[in-house]
Amino acid sequence: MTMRQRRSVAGVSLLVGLGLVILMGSALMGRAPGAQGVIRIELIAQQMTFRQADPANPSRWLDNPTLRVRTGQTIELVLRNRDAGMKHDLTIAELGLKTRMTDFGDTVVLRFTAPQPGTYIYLCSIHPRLMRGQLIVEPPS
Ligand SMILES: [Cu+2]
Repeated sequence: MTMRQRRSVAGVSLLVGLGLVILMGSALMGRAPGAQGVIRIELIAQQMTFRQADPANPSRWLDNPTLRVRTGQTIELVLRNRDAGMKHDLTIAELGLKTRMTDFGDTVVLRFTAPQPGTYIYLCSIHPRLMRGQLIVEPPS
């Protein structure tokens, strides 16, 4: 290998190295906003009820659970319709949020940024008395 070739090999390694550092850096930066995290909450529609696996004890189910989030968090509310023959949706009217109507087997996601602190009602628009719960938004930590 000539001196010139060696220098060019060294140059390429330096560039590759720099590239890696930049890539890793941007991956870390990219994760920074996500460090607050997307809060994913899974609800199952079953027997005309919203049900959630108890975060403290996943073998237990909570019916029409009270959901707690913080202002500014990105929320993904997942609804899985496991109610044979029944249609359901997930609506938070005060926030202008509504999934499409689901059939048995469907999964839909309501993605939004948690609004100012307060208590909001989530419900199924066709079974609003049976399928409803509270979304409590607390101030940012
Ligand atoms: Cu319903």
